[in-house]
Amino acid sequence: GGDSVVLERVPLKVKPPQMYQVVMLNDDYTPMEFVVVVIQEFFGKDRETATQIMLKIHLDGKGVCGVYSRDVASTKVDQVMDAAREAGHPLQCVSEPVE
Ligand code: NFA
Repeated sequence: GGDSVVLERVPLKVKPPQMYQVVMLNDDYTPMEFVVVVIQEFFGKDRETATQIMLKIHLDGKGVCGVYSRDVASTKVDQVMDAAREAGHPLQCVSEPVE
């Protein structure tokens, strides 16, 4: 560089991305077994964990199936809603930013 020119390295400030919970909602019609299989298939849980999450949703009205980046959470929601629609079940799920 030219005389008296100093190039300083400015620290690049990065922050972790906002994370999103995929929340599944209870209803009166979707079979428990369907919910357990969906949680295993799309959220990578073993059968025991999936059953615990399903029962939590059944008893509390809703429950968190996983926490992901915005795009991945949105894809999980689409996958669950598509599978439920195809099977003729009213199962609903949504993604929401983690506090
Ligand atoms: N409440 C549903 C039933 O009794 C089971 C269910 C659990 C549905 C979790 C949706 C989510 N068949």
